[in-house]
Amino acid sequence: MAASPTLLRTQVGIVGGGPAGLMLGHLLHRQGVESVILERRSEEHVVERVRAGVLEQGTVDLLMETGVGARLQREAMRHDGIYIAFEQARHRIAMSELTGGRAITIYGQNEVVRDLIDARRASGAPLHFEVSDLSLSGLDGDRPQIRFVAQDQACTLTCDWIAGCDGYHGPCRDAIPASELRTFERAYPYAWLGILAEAAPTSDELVYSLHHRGFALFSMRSPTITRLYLQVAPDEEVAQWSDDRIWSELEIRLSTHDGWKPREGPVLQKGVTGMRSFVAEPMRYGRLFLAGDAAHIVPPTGAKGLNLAMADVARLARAFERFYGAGKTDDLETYSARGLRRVWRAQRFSYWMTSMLHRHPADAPFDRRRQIAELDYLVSSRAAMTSLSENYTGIPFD
Ligand code: RFL
Ligand code: PHB
Repeated sequence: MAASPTLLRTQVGIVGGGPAGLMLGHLLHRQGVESVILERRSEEHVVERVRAGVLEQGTVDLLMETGVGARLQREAMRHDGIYIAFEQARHRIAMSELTGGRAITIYGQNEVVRDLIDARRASGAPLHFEVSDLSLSGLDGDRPQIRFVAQDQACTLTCDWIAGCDGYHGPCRDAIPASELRTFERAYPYAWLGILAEAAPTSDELVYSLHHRGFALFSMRSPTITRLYLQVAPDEEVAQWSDDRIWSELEIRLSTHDGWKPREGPVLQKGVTGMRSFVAEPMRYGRLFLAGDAAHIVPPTGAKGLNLAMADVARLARAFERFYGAGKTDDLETYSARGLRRVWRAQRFSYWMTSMLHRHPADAPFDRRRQIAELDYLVSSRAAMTSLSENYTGIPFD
């Protein structure tokens, strides 16, 4: 006979130990609310996964105000502007000047995750890696459960609430009956090939470039590490891209008439990422709340995914604080509607940035001229640059 499961109890069960799950656990701990975080992957995998790099002002403020910003303050790079390049000329958008001092900060998502894991460890609150066979039940009752296996032991975690912070491919969204969820989706006919290179950045701010061969992005992680992306076909295989081919394509797409180009260096990591927009509505079913990529995906051109995840969990943690502190469920009731407003604004912005800066296989010569006219207007109109800056640095968290 199979051994009976270990029975566990918590207030908030958190599925997923990515940025959303770890940050939610951190905020709840500070409020005196118990949580258990369950993550499918190993700690090394979660910490080493190279992903986002751009933090909005609201994300930085949240990390600093809640005591996990010490390393960020020492090591991160604040950027007051970005460059938009087309027809081999770079144009600076002075974001801080245009938004009354708002900026973005370059700090790798994996560094945020590392800082949050350290904080969780220091708190002594439960965080389990490498859990498997996770499933949810009782979402429409008042004691929902999470079943999972940890270190070969079957466990049942009974919760007051469950937070689905398990990313786009996780099981939480699928646990909601199809009749209760509406989804919206857009796939794009291209992908990004990204590399991390050991090379000192040659620009002190990001460069988003449209070239007739496709989009390219110059970014960075530190004074010695450059991060670069190229628009490629959606089914592109990394094996087709030798380091030499990548550098030569980056030089073609990024070089500008003033002689600027990226510096080459050993390639530390490379990968292809598909691009999509996705929204699930509502972000709640019964006692389950979805947060981060589990509820929405944006194409990376607007640098919004991680920041939306942080805005979700900040809002959710405050709603739990009100529930446990004052017995009120009003903020839990409005969690989804308030979040979706922000999500759709980010969708609009990411869609606009993406279509303005990528080559579309079906475009006619008319569309190409129109695209250049749009970029030309953007970099010559204070109103247009202000609009980009407001959205890129992020609207304040509510
Ligand atoms: P994550 O990071 O996907 O974490 C979900 C976690 O859930 C775990 N999980 C499970 N755990 C237990 N049981 C199961 N059955 C589970 N199934 C899944 C997973 O292992 C994982 O650890 O979602 P989260 O926390 O919502 O965070 C979202 C962000 O990771 C994502 O939005 C960003 O990385 C998007 N993104 C960017 N966002 C920005 O704000 N700025 C950027 O500059 C930026 N650049 C990017 C990006 C994403 C990229 N890729 C690779 C998609 C650049 C790229 C290339
Ligand atoms: C990154 O540095 O990884 C990065 C920067 C800007 C984006 C997306 C990714 O829009």
